[in-house]
This record gives sequence, C-alpha cells and structure tokens, in this order.
Amino acid sequence: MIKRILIANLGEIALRILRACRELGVETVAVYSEADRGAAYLNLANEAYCVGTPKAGDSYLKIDRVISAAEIGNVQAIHPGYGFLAENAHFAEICRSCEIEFIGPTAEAMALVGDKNAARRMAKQVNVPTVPGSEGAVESEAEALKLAHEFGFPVLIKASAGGGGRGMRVALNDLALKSAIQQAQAEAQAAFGNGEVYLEKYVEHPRHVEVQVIADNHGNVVHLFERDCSMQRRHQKLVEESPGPRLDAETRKAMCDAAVRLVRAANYTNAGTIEFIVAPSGEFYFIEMNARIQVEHPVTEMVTGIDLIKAQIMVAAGEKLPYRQEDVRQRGAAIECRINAEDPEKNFRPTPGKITQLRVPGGFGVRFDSHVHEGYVVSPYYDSMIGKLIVHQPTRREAIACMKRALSELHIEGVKTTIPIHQKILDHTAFHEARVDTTFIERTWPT
Ligand code: MV4
Repeated sequence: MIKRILIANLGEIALRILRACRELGVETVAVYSEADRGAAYLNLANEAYCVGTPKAGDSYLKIDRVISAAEIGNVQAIHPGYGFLAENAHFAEICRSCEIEFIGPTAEAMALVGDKNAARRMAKQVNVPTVPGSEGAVESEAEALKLAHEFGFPVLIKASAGGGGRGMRVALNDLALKSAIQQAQAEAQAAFGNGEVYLEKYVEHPRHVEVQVIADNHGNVVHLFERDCSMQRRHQKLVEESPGPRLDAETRKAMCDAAVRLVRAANYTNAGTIEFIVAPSGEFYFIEMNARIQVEHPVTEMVTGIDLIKAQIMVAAGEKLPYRQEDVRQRGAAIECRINAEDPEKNFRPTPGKITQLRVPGGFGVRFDSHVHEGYVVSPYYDSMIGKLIVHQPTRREAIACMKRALSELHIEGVKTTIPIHQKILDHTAFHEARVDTTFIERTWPT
C-alpha cells in the first residue's frame, strides 16, 4: 500500500504529482531548496522539508538528503518527476535498499536503457529499426572510417552514456571523423565517466516522434500512441503534439508495436518513452529510450484520457493496468506550448525575476499546468520553464485555433517569456501544414 509519497522535484511537475496524489487520497511530502522556500505549492503538501542550498547539486540532487526526508516523512514511495534524480539508477537502487518504492522502472531496467548503445543492440534483437551504424562500441579511428565508408557521410558519433543530444557530434568526412572519435571519447569520459561511443549514419531533416508506454509488474505493456516533438531548438522542445501529424496509420502502428517489443525485451516497467526519428522518406528509426515521465506527457493524457501520473503510482503500488491495448484510443488532437522565462529576442536567455502580473487562460479544452502566481520569483538556479499550456480539441485545426486564443489570453508581466515565439509558430503555414522537422526553428529564425 502506498499511503504517502515524497515528491523529489520542484515547480510544475511537483505540483502535477501533488494534485494526482491528492485525488488518489495519497498523502505527500515535498522537498525544497532554500531558493524555493515559501513556494505556494509547498502548502498543498502534508509536510515539506528543506534539503539544502539553491544549487541543485546541494539539494534536489543530494541522494542522502532526499532519502533522509523520505525517512523522516515516513513515506512508502518517492516520485522523482523529470530531471534531477529521475534517471539515476543508483538512486533507484538506494530507494530499494531503503525499502522505499521508486516510482519508475527498476534500477536494472533503467541502467539498461540508460546505456544508449546497449538499448540500440536490444532494439536490433527484437526487430525494431535502428539507423545504419556500428555493431556496438567503436574503439578505433580505423574502425570508424571503415564503417563511415560503408554507409556514407555524414555520420554521428554518440556517447553510450549520453542521450537527449548530449555527447553527440557530426562528422562530414574522413579528416573530421578521425579527430572527432578521440575527442568524443575523451568528452564522454569527462562528462559521464564512460568514454564508450558508437556510430550512426546521420539522418538529415528528421522529425522527432516518440511513443509513450506504461507497463505494470504483471507483464502488461500498453502504448499510449505517439507525440511529435519536432518543434525544438537546441534539443529544447518548444511545442509538442499528439497525434503526430503526417503519420500514416501503418507507420503509427509499426512504431507503437516496436515500442512495446522494446519495453518487453528490457523488462521495463512503469512509464517510459521510446524516441524515434522519422526520415523525410517516412522510414523511422529507434534512437533512445527515456526512463521517466516526460515534460510533454499531458498531450498524451488529453488524447487518451489516461492520467499518467496516477497510472505511475498505481503501477508502483503493484496494481494491474486497468485497460488493455484495445481499450486505449487516440481521441482528437492535443498541443502543448512550453512557457519559459526566456527572451526569444535575446537568444532565449533566461529571464529570472518576479512575475508582477499573471492572467491565465481557460475555457473549453484548455489546461495550464503551472506552479507560478503573481508575486512568484523565477529562480536563476533551475530550468526556466514556468508552465505548460495544453489544449485539446476534436481536430488539429481546431487545436491550433484554440491554442492561439489561449496564448492571447495568457498575460505574464515582470519576466520575458517564450509566448511571442509560440504565437509566431502557431501563425506559420509550415506548422499549419505540419511541414516541419527538427531544424525548423533554427532555419526559420536564425540567431
Ligand atoms: C540522430 C539524428 C540524426 N541521425 N541520430 C538528438 C537528440 C538525441 N535524442 C538524438 N538526436 C538525434 N539523433 C541520427 N542517426 C538527429 C538527432 C537530432 C534530433 C533528434 C530529435 C529531436 C531533435 C533533434 C535535433 C537535432 C538532432
């Protein structure tokens, strides 16, 4: 039985988890750093403990302090949210040894999918399409050159311990590849403590499409269809949507089935995301798997009607999924815009400071997931996301109109936000026609 949960996170996701717990009748223990002392959402928790100073490394990332708060708060489980400790297999292991349920996959499954090269190998084993590339790790320049000549330049060197675009570099020719291999290995060693790299052909102008899955501890694995997250800048997503536009039913089914095969092969449980890239040809390839709830999970919730945070908690409590695959439907279209305290006019520079005025949109099909309020001070220490505006409508066209209307109602004064770039995106014909790939933002508004 899970009667009390510690939320090892902050901001909108801490509040999102708090709300789910309250609806489930589960008590909550919040943690905060000195930078977040007095944040309004902390008052909704049954208890709240300070775990350190503002720097994340001295608070939200401190395993001993988070575990101490969990022990003192007498919780049965910890929800890590996203970021911070969410994909730290060591933390999941510590939770287990303290007999605290980690709300996520097992430490073993997390470590497995966290090794991007191992995940790629497993994908091949279960017939999930992967990009042409190396068979495992690349050790030498000679090996890399031979492979690159086999499948052609440009190629990408990726760190096994990387992910999300970290520890990744493109090589256009022999010379560049030679110097890149050693550099990439050294960089990966320094950044992740693991210098292993592998090679893939570079797929140009891809779309980013990911499949949401949820699996229980009884062998049931269900996918909740896909999200298109192509609208991003420097690996920071701006707009996400479900269903993925311009995805035919056959490709969708192949991708979702592939995701379920991979989840089964990895013995993966709880919520996870299988990331694919879709080439202009329509071919799709597995890229990596994310062992956490993601920022963009609400678009999936809107089209499926499934509360993913509640599902995570129920699965962690040992319950069976209450639906089979054939019960899950994709209904209508949902879009999310990430509202960040950043100045899109100044290269998306973070704009910490006090929110002096806030007017939040509402109405049919509008959801605003945010912890901020008038008088809230956006801290310079953490991610600059201050909210997510989500809409759900019968069709994509209506969802776009609804998002434009909702964005026009969202007034934030005191800090510059990404609202203006969202308005430009939503007015762009390339977005209306869904003719965008992951290079759209940089091509359209170069900085
Ligand atoms: C790629 C790719 C092209 N070819 N792999 C970037 C994030 C990481 N998850 C994987 N990424 C990519 N891998 C091959 N073989 C292009 C990207 C990529 C990308 C992928 C998804 C979303 C945005 C992206 C932006 C730039 C590059």
